[in-house]
Amino acid sequence: MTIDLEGRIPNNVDLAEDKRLQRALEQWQPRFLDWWREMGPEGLQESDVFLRTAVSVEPGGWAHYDYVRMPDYRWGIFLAPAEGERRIGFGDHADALAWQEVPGEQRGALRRLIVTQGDTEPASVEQQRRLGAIAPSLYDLRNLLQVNVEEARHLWAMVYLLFRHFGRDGREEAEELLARRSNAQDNPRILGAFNRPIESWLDFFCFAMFTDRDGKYQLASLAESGFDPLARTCRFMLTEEAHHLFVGETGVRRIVARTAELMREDPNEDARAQGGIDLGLLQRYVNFWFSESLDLFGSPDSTNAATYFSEGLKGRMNEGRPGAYDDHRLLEGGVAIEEPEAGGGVATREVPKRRALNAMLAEGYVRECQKAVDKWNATLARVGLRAELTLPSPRFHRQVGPFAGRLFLPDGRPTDDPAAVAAHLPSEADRAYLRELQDRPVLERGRYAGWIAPATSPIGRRPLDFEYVRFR
Ligand code: BYC
Repeated sequence: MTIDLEGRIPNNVDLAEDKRLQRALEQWQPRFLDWWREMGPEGLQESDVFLRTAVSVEPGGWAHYDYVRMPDYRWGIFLAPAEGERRIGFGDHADALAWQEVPGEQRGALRRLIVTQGDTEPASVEQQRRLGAIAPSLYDLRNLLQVNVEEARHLWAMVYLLFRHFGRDGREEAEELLARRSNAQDNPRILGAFNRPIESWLDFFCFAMFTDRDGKYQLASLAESGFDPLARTCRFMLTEEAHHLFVGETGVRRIVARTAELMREDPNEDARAQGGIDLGLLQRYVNFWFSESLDLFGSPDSTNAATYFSEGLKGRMNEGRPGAYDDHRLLEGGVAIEEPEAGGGVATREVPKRRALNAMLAEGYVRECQKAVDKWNATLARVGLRAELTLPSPRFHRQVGPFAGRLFLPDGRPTDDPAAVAAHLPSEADRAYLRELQDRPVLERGRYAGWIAPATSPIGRRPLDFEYVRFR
């Protein structure tokens, strides 16, 4: 595999060999940059940021760290190496050779998956664009901007597939990816969570913890795709995604750690009285972003998911890992899915396995989220506090699936009181409090805002008090 780092678009897909494709992407590039300048991180486009840039797909040395002015970031197209004669690992085409080109019958569904994935990437950059002005430290600011440039690279990853494999339709979709706007009335982003405002750093850390983690699960499923270029591009995206999850999980953990410290200092264990973020508020943000992110898995009983699986387009997490599953066709058996009943009860119904794939994927996701919550709770327990954070029931605050629009409490009990549900979600008072708390950036090296504990994991082998961002 040749790597071209010198061309206008760094890549390992032999772009220089396909002049038409290269020209088409080079024409899209200035429009992408216009979008980045308009919708990317506000007020920081001239600053030098200590960023990681993907320069290869070799496990040990794929990234290069240096100061970069963000509009000069080298957004490249990198696919994980091909695996010889890879075979489709699941569905009706199991064991056939993986496709290098899009099969005619699968074109519509594949395009839809790629566009949906692609749409989330610029959306998240748009959602987070104002956070730089209230960053709790240089370290956190740098991590935010790292996440932003990499989500934008993930847009490039999907746009490459659209240009390379979907002709004119693909080019039109690529334009639309730059035209939709998060939370716009007339032309919003496709999926719910990507139209929710991210106003505070607590929103951001919860988003990186819960919503990026959906990204991990969706990318891992697409990394099994019988359409090999999609599988290879998602595999490499997952490499970058790990840091985003780290930012989210440790961001919340550092807030919890600071909250715990302040609770211990206060006679009433009131962190807010000491200028911190109280656990109640934190819990409401966890409730919101967890439930919004669960919606991103789609309905637990989904004919779309069944089609994606039968057609070999989207598999299960680790479908191809030896020993992970015995049955790769899923023609027999079912999965019990919960549904609300009239009168507030909950019943279970058995759904054929192929139709229950969204539910199966979400199950692994919930388990992983719970592990992170356990770590946060261990932080509280270590200083002798008995309070805990919890994940709300998957019935709570849903907008997709059988519980959509139904009134359930975080503990899974039904209610007929909308205010009782709203009480467990961020309120205007919560948002106002965070605005007051996070009203200015902390930009001195090695210093942190009072509501978050210092970071403990250095980035790019630099010390924690490194000048991660140089302002101009
Ligand atoms: N909001 O059969 P259903 C990431 C639609 S995050 C709005 O229940 P399906 C990232 C659905 O489109 C990962 N609409 O579900 C994270 C369908 O519409 P049509 C992004 C929704 O289709 C942080 C209808 O409802 N990647 O990478 O099996 C930062 C019925 O659908 C929602 C992907 O999502 C919703 N939440 O599954 C940056 C992978 N949920 O067909 C990046 C690609 C469902 O009736 N996408 N709908 O018009 C997919 O695999 C699937 O589209 C979904 C939905 C899993 C999202």
